[in-house]
Amino acid sequence: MADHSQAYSLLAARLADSGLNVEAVKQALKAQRVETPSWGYADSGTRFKTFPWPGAARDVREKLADAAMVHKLTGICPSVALHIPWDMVDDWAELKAYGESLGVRIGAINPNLFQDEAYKLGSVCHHDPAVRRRAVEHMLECVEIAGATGSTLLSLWFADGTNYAGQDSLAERKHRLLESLRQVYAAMPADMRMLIEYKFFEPAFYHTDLADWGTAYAVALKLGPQAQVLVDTGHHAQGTNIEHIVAFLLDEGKLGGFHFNARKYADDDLIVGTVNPFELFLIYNELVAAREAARDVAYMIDQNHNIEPKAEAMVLSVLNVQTAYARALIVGRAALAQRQATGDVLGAHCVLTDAFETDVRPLLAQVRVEMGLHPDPIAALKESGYEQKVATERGTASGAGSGFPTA
Ligand code: RM4
Ligand code: MN
Ligand code: MN
Repeated sequence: MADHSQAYSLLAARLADSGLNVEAVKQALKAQRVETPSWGYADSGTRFKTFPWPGAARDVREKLADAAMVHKLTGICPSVALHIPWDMVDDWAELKAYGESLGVRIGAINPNLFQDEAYKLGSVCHHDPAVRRRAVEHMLECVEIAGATGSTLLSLWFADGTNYAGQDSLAERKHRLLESLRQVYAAMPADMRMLIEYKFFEPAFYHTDLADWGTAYAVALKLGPQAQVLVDTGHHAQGTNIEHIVAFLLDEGKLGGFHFNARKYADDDLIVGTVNPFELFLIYNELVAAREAARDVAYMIDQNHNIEPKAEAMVLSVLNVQTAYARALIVGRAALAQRQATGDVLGAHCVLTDAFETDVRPLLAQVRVEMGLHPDPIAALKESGYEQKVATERGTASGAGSGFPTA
C-alpha cells in the first residue's frame, strides 16, 4: 500500500467536518478484538478430500504459534478458540503458559460432539441415555478445560438432527436436549458463558434440533442468564436477514457471540467478507448502534481454508472484519436518527450506503501505525517470510485423509 498519510488526513478532515469524533473511532478500532480458531491453521478440506498445505499446523502448539503471528500482524487477535479433542493435551497449564509466552491466550472451548462413532444418531438428543451421558461428560470436561486455561466461554454446536421423517420423536429430542444442557449449565462457574450455536442443516438434512436462532434463543432463555446465542454467519437459509437477528438478540441481552465466515450457498466457511461485505457491515452497524448492549459479545472467526495459505487467509478475514467495523463506526448516527424520525426512507438508507462506500483503508492504516504495526499486515506477512519458514520446518502432510481435520 502506498503511503497512507495524505489520504488519511483528507478522510479525517472530511469525517470531522461531518461531526464525527475521529479520535474516538480510532480508539474503538484499537480496542476491537477478534478471536481466531485453532482449526483454521490446520489442514482441512471439503467433504471429498483434505488438501495438505505446506507448513499447515500439525498440533495445537503450532496452531498457537500461527495465531500469535496473526495477532502480531493485526494487533487485535489475542485469543484462540480450541476444539476438543482436536486440541487435547495432558497439561493445560503448560499450554496456557506456552500461549502466553507467544502473546496469545486460550479463548472459547468447543467440545466436538460430532466425530465419535457413538454420535451417529446424535449426541445430546440421542435416544440412548448412555450416549447422552457421554456427550454431557465431554461438555463437563470442557468446562474443566476452560477453567484450567482461563477461558470463560463454552461454545456449543451440535450436529444433532434426523434425515428422515419419523426417524425419531422431534419433541422427545427437544426434551433430551434441554435435560442434557441443564446438567452442563449447572456445572459452569458464575463467570462462564454458554454460547449456543444453531445451524439450519448439515450434517442432518430432514431436521436439525437447533436449526435457527429462535430455537437457540428459547433454549438459552430456559437455561438462564449465562446461556446466550451464537450467530455463525454461514448457518442461515438463503436470504435470511442476519442483521435483524443480531438486533433482536442484542436487545434481549441474548447475543453471546459470532462465528464469522462467508458463504454463498451453504455453510461454506469462506474467508470473512468475501461474498457479502454489505451484510457484514450491516451486522456491525447493529452492534455499534447497540452500544453498551454489545459489550460482552465474543467475536470469533470460524472458517477453514482449503486452497489458500493459512495465515494469509486468516489475516484477510480479520482485516475484512475490521473494515466492516470501521465503516459502521463512521455511520452518521444523528443524521440517521433524524431521517428515520421524519420518514425519509432513502435519506436514511443513504446514510448507511455513504458509510459503506467510504474507503476506510487509510483510516485503518493510520490506526495500525499508531498501534506500532505495519500499515499493511498482508504485506508484512509476506515480508516476514513466516509462511516459507513454517513450510520448511513443518513440511507437507501426506494428504491421504478426507473430510474435516483431526489434527
Ligand atoms: C460447524 C459449526 C461449528 C464448527 C464446526 C466444525 O458447522 O460451524 O461452529 O466448530 O462446524
Ligand atoms: Mn460455527
Ligand atoms: Mn459452520
